[in-house]
Amino acid sequence: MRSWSGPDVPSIGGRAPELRIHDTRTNGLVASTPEGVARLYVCGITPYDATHIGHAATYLAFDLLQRQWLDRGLDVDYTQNVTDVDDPLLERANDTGEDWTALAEREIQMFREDMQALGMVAPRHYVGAVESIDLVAGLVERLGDSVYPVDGDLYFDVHADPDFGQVSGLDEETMLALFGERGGDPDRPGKKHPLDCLLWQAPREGEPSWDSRLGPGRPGWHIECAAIALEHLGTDFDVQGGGSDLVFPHHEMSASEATVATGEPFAQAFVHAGMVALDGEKMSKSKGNLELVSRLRENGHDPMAIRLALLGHHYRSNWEWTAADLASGEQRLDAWRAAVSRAETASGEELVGRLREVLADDLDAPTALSIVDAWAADEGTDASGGATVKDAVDALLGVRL
Ligand code: 5CA
Ligand code: ZN
Repeated sequence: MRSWSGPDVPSIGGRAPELRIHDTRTNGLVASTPEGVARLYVCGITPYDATHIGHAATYLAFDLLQRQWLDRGLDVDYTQNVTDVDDPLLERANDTGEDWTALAEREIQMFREDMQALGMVAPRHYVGAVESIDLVAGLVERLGDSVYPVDGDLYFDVHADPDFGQVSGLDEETMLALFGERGGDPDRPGKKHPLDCLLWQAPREGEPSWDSRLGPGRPGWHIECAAIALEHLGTDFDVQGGGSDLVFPHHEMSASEATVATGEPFAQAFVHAGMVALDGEKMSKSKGNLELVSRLRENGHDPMAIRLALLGHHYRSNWEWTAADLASGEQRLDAWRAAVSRAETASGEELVGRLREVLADDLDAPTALSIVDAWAADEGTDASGGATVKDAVDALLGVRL
């Protein structure tokens, strides 16, 4: 298991109101009411290229969620995977002639550095697909009759789950289109249903494979996340998270596989961040329209300004990254730093309560920023306001002033 060390999150007096968060499955706000421990799974990167602003925005959404739980005094059990073997990674390594494991290791290391710089609380369990081969094989065995072979590969009969389709709520035509676009194989001959998904892939010429109870091969994508989440968090955990491009098929399939294997719900809420675009299209490694976190850092931009630029957009909105985002992040960082270091400011107590209120309402960071802006612009006579706000902004928004 790999992880990294995250920032210390200061605890501030009092605690946040109960969090309400948008759940894709029910398409509404749900109360998040874990007791003692909150269990969070967030889908991690496929490490074949560097972390871009879109990835960072998605991980930031779940970092804010985690900070809400921490502020309520909960222990957060946070698991994130890394898809350290998959087609896009092998294809990229093949194209560039680099060893695929070296490519993955380098990109994983850079991802951790970017996350650390951006002040993201580290996952407790950071788990790769390769180290989880036995878990995947064990879970496939538990799927029993819902597994069938196609030319040596193993497939999951998605209709073994009577609730299949409930996470995304999509009609079959849309599912088929998205399945084809996002790594699925609706047209493969020999499947019982076009939406049935790959669980285990038999060895192919020139590709890595591992021995397992299922025979040699490598795991499919959706079962990877189902296996890692069940092992580290158990069933019915609090939040399954990722970007909205994972709603279907990825989160639908993982949830069905886990439910059929265990007889229990996979997660209580499915939370999705919007997509960040660049030049009019979704920012993506495969298209190459990228603004990389590492490049911005190399060019001398303060990671806290990058974080503030991202916080300016609600996590559920789809938006386009422009230079103006970074400029406003930098301006804000300067204004806030100047304000917290003033000898006297407006009182910080009221601000803390209001920040908590808006963040507990589906993580409304843009409103939180305007609350701090107004405080920073206010004259006042409070000698401890600066210190109070500095800690609150650190704890709740992860911005170190
Ligand atoms: N390894 C899988 C998940 S198990 C994967 O999707 N990897 S990824 O590297 O493609 O994406 C990592 C995370 O970033 C996912 O949660 C994905 O939804 C999110 N993401 C990817 N592109 C964007 C984007 N343009 N805007 C916002 N989030 C994005
Ligand atoms: Zn995943």
